[in-house]
Amino acid sequence: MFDRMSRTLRRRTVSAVAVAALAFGGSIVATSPSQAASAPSSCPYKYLCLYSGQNYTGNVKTLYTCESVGLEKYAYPGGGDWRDKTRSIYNHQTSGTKSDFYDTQNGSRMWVGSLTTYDTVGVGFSTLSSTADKKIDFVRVC
Ligand SMILES: [Ca+2]
Repeated sequence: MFDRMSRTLRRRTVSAVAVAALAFGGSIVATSPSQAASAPSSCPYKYLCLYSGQNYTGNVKTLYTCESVGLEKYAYPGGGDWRDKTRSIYNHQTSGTKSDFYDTQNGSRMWVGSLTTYDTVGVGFSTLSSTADKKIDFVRVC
């Protein structure tokens, strides 16, 4: 409840661009969100997309449904599942939509970053810092 109120308040009081810039801020993740000139063609509007390669390359997992989901739910091409595979992320959901990313360590879910869209172009991380790179295994899509 608090989280939802907090997000709403922030959306109203801080420019969405600033929110996007701060989302992965501090020392948690060294990489700043970047707005691609255009969204990767592999990431349709209204989707959150996880990539196995940097710069939105490799295998892609597109997520649409607003839910908190463990990536063990999704089979990875060639075997296994999508846990610990993500190396870049593109959030192409509707404007103002926030996604959160987590790494599970010893049974504890650690937040490693967020991405909030601010227009229909979307926003992404073309690379991830060492705290998130190939470590994400749980996502709050929106
Ligand atoms: Ca992990």
